[in-house]
Amino acid sequence: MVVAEVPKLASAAEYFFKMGVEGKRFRPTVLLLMASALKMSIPESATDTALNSLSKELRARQQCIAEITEMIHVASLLHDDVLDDADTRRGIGSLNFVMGNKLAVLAGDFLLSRACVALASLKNTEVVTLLATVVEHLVTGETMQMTTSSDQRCSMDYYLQKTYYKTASLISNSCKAIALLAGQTAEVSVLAYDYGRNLGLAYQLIDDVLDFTGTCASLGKGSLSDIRHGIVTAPILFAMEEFPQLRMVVDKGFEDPDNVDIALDYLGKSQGIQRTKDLAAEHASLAAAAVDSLPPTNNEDAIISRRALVDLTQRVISRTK
Ligand code: GRG
Repeated sequence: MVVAEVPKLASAAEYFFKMGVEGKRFRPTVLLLMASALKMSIPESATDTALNSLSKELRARQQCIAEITEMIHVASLLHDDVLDDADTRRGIGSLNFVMGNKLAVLAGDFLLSRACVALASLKNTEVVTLLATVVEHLVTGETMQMTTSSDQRCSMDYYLQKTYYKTASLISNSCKAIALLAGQTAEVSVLAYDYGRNLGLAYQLIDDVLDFTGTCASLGKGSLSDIRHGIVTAPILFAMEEFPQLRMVVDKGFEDPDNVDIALDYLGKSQGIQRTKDLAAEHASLAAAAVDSLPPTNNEDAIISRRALVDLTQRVISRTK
């Protein structure tokens, strides 16, 4: 799906799909597990062959959603790196750094257009609407992050809304698409959505902790990339509740490295990191509860996949990279 006609565009679009730099492929993994988790008990009367070919066809369509989701994700990474003028991604040079901004933007556009074609081929307008809305959310979230007033930068509600748009919308709506393709009820589709939403939020909250701590528990060991770019995340917002004087530091901006150090000092004295981890754990529990609320099944694949989805909620909050 990502192979282009023109060689330059082909190498740009394939860049992050090459072996070794394909990333964790977290989203497609979750989506294929969700697809299996929704397999329901087999009615005794159904003939084996008819059922097998139907379930193979469904699996292929759900796999297509997993592929589309990863293509949208990679397209957003390519554009994000242009906006941030990043020089590395996934441990290698970012595409904008290696091939320039123009090709990186075009490669992102190309991936998005191929994702659209694949989406149209599924001939399900509700699913098309869901994923088109996700792209709108990614753009909205990025714009919200880029253009904040002082009050918005210091608001937990604004941060959580932006986090939903930038990180959780893609996985939650794709989980819902997986359920809709399987012909599940509105209730089950909402549970799939709730799982993705809460997993996505937990994932980003921990990402925001790791930006400060890296693999260690101590502050300043992470890349500090967010704060250095002036992006205020949950740990600082919680710290600000305990130390309102931190607001003045945030308002000054973080171009001056001394200001970063002052903010880190306040953060160290506060419960900011712990409260962010606690909030992530709450969302992880809500994600697990959504899976546990799915209708009972005796399908072996579904039982194993539900266990894996619940296990992932714990991995997301205990990860150190
Ligand atoms: C072109 C669709 C499109 C959007 C343009 C730039 C932009 C608008 C949105 C930015 C969206 C963005 C980069 C959100 C961050 C999401 C995130 C948590 C990225 C890290 O994902 P991982 O950890 O990375 O799954 P790997 O490398 O494993 O895939």
